[in-house]
Amino acid sequence: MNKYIEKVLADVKAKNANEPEFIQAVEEVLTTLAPVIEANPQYEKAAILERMVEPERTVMFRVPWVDDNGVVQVNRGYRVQFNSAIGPYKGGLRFHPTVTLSVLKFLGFEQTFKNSLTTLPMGGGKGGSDFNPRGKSDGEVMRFCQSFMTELSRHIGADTDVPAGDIGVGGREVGYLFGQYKRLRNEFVGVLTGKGRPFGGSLVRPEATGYGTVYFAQYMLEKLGQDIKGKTVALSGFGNVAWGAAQKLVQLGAKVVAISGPDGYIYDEKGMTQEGVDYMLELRASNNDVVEPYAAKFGAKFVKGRKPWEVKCDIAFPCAIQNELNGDDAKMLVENGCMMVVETSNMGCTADAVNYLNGRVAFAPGKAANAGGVAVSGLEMSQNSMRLSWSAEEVDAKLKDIMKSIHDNAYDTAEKYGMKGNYVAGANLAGFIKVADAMVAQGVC
Ligand code: 2IT
Repeated sequence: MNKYIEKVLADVKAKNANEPEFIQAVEEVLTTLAPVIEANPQYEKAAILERMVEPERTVMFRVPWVDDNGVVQVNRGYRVQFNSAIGPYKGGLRFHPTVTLSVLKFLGFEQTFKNSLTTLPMGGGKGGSDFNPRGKSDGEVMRFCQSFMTELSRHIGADTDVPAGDIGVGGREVGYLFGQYKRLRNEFVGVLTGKGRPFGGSLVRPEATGYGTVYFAQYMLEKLGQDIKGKTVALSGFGNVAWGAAQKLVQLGAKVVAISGPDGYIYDEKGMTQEGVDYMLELRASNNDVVEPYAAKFGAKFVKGRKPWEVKCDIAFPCAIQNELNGDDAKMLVENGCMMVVETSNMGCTADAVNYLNGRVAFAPGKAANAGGVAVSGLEMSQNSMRLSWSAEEVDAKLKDIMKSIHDNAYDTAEKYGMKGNYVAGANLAGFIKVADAMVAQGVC
């Protein structure tokens, strides 16, 4: 490995020893950067890597709220403002019991490169809380969001930091967060994306991550002279991202045979229909975090407590959460004839899985494949600034163009550095160069 990269990586491991997800994300990026680091000595001279692995700012705060029984609850809130070299911090808020500083630092780090790839002027950030919205009443979620925003509002702004949703944060939560921000600041501005349509939300934002990942897969298939129509697909998850992907896959004539939840997975041998896709929304709204009811309703099989990577499929789209697909899962997929894995969750594959899959099958890293969500967030910011809104067709066409740019940029960059077909390296290198050049130009800051 390159000496400079080796040194920075060792320092990151020593300094953040209790942050395994963050170390995993940094290692995955840094170990692919040698060709640009060697060709551009100005990066080492300006300590670009040392600066890139340190968030510009991290805020951690207490979130007190009162539950429906009148009991005071306390959660921990965070915002990691990772990198603002190319635009205001931008990235989602995750409300999930697994949220830690390590998880949000990995997500903020990834977001910086992802946002760079979108072609839009957005820096990287991420935030959230260990609050679990599952099983909470609307009133509890609202009071939590109001308390969370009471502190967060001091640190964000339409030109400073623009949060959005992520796991556990959807339209309902963004609505409550926006309402509280507006009330505290007496400002109606585009400080959050993923808003409801009547108050500045963009059409196609809810579908964007899922649609984008399928468009990305289409561009990859095009390079291989293949079509998505007729391909058998296994998805994990049943939330917003899996729903958008399923919807687009069904529209394009792919056969979606699996979705999953924390309780297990559904195997629908005939392939999902539009009714099945619509039913995913009902499952999500039920607030129970289970997919099992899908089986009885659509005559499919429910496999309790297992992951969907054991089904026979051509393409797998992990759409749930980090490290949901490990080395053993990867081997099983390949043994069963899988030819493409499109990582749709952020760092959905463990390092083992990425190393095994990349090269054996066509492999798309999350920071490229799932960038459609934040890209349409960027388009929501543009519409808010112009005080205009675009039609669904316009937004969808822009999303498709952006996914094509991301695909081509990752593909061409990999080829330029002698790693044709390696989308992991291509996406990291392309995402990195833009941010690094902006940092060099802005001096030591
Ligand atoms: O991981 C992601 O890119 C998101 N959760 C979307 C972030 C955003 O600002 O739309």
